[in-house]
Amino acid sequence: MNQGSLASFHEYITTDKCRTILALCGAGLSASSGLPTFRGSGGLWKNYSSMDLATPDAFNVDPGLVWQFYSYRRYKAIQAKPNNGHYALSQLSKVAASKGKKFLTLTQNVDGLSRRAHHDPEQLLELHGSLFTLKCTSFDCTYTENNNFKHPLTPQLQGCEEEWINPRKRQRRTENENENENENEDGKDAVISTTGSPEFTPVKEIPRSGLPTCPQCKTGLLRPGVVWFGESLPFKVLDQADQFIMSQKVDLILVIGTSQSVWPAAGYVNRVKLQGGKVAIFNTDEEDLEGCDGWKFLGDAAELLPQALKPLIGDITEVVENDKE
Ligand code: BV8
Repeated sequence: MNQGSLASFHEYITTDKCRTILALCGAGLSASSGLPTFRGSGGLWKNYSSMDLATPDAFNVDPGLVWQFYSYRRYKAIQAKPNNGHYALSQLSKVAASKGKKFLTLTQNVDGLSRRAHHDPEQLLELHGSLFTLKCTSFDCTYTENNNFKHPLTPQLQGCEEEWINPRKRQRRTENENENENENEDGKDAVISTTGSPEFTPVKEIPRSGLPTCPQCKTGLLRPGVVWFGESLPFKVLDQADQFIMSQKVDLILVIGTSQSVWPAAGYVNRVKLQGGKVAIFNTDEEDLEGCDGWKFLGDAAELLPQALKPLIGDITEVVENDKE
């Protein structure tokens, strides 16, 4: 981390010129918790583009396919653990007021890891919903259930845990594209398709009766409580974010692990800049640091955030230790 910029960042966040801080988080924040981003190979599930599956149309056409996709992501998110990036923001939400600061985290992530890092829920807005919220899809039923971590949600959704028939082969394949070993960890022949590429676990034909059904109206299909492309963000969440941005000048926005490619979430950065607020970007990709006239922190958010926020949150290793789930 460039010490010069770290020192000037520390200098700024410890002054009362920086009273109001907003954080905008993306998939990169959860990357070192082992969850795929939407970029690159992470943007694919089996051969499907995640963004194509994250649409109302895809769910209407094939709810079984879309539920297998979300069952897989729920499973991965349940297996994952919050990382030091989540804990650093969580700690800031706990100490901000005592430091005379106002703080709010806007996360685009639906993995629930910020909540599991005990981020103060009053200072956390899940812009795109959560994998662990379920909603009824029938027109006249308003059933919604939060914090549902049951896996699998139905017997037919068992077996969606792995994307590949032989995940380790994929791992090795990505590491050494040219390697053509055909033995897996327990010595049995690896499942290599005739094309030589590792094979996906098959997508099952799941009848509607085998999918999560509403316990209230007994007929409606349940859907994941996430915001799909083409759908509006929850008005309540949009209002709370607007409240925060309009009730006082935001002095600093932390832009963490996001490609700033999805709207309206990406728009918050410019709104803060228009208020004269400063920007600090945390990203592993030089390209996504470009155009930033503030602080550019190149690297893993899980490593950078604890260091960058240290003057306010102290050393979080102890917090993390005590919080081992
Ligand atoms: C809407 C939930 C209207 C589902 C998600 C204006 C211009 C252009 C297009 C639009 C526009 N306005 C609206 C649109 C359309 C669309 C949109 O933005 N399309 C994009 C693709 C161009 N927006 C919408 O459809 C929105 N709805 O506009 O509704 C409306 C209004 C009223 C009434 C009716 C309708 C809804 C958008 C929300 C969609 N849902 N998620 C699910 O997850 O399944 S979006 C989803 O993708 C994520 O939540 C996230 O927002 C986005 C992925 O972006 P990132 O999180 O940034 O992840 P990405 O992989 O791209 O990048 C990762 C970054 O991390 C990279 O920079 C990488 O370098 C970095 N990184 C990696 N590792 C690390 C790291 N950084 C630090 N440390 C590391 N270790």
